[in-house]
Amino acid sequence: MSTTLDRAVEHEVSVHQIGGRIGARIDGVRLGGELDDATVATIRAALLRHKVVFFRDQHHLDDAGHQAFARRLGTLTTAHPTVNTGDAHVLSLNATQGMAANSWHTDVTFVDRIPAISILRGVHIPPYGGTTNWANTAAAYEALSAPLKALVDELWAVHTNEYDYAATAEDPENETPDKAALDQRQFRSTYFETEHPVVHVHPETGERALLLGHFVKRFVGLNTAESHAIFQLLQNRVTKLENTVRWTWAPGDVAMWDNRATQHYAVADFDTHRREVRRVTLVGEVPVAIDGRRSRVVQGSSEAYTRLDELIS
Ligand SMILES: O=C(O)CCC(=O)C(=O)O
Ligand SMILES: [Fe+2]
Repeated sequence: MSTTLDRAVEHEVSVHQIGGRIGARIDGVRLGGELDDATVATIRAALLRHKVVFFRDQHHLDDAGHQAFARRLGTLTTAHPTVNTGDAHVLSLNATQGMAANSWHTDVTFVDRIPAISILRGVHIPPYGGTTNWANTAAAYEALSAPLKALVDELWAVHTNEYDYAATAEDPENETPDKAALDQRQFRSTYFETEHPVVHVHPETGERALLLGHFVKRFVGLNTAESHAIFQLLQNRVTKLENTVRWTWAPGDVAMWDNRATQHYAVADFDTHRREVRRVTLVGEVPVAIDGRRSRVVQGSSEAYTRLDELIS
């Protein structure tokens, strides 16, 4: 006999860890703006602990519901500081426009107020490939030896949106010209440059985490060769497979990550199939170094992107 209590238990939110250092699937939630406070608190706690959380079967979710859910967790940024895919707050990442995300990065680190949380909804999922990987940048810092921690604790990095898509392309000569042109022209239409500490203190958990990824241009006080060597060393630690989780998308999936404690990489291995994911990001704070210093804008204002007007009102 099914009682009211049984039905309540059936719909109880449950968190299932899926990796040793990162990743959990959350079951029993129908995402949207109507979620109760307790469920929102459970989701937020799981996110802070596991860094990326996944929800299956959210087929009901459209752009409006996606944004309504996001607003339960914070203030929305605009879709992107430079790229406009047609919606004020939703960024469409469509495979027909190229796969700019197949390189390890943290979202939008070329501005000072980097997004706190990104929420990604699978819309068109290819029949194979197109997985996304996430890495835990707090665990990567924690795993560093004392001499390496001493090196990074005082290191600062220059991040810019002059990211070179061809730098890691398998065949840069044969990139489809129109997709490269569209992406790069829009992406770089306004130049942003910000100095961030390589180790920042997470504003909610107090954890120390590495803040790097593909928007890093160089390290302050190091030359290009030294910057390259140290960057590779640190990125290798962040992306060590034990430090990552890989998600195979199904229609209706939603992934949500703590952009202050992760990097991610979308794998471009789905041939010419269509793949579209749509992203909403939440406003974050200016990163703070171990010694309390805050990230410094060199060029470009993120005020319009982070909609400080919404925060004030
Ligand atoms: O396409 C994906 O799976 C992730 C793309 C990405 O980097 C992002 O949404 O921030
Ligand atoms: Fe991204």
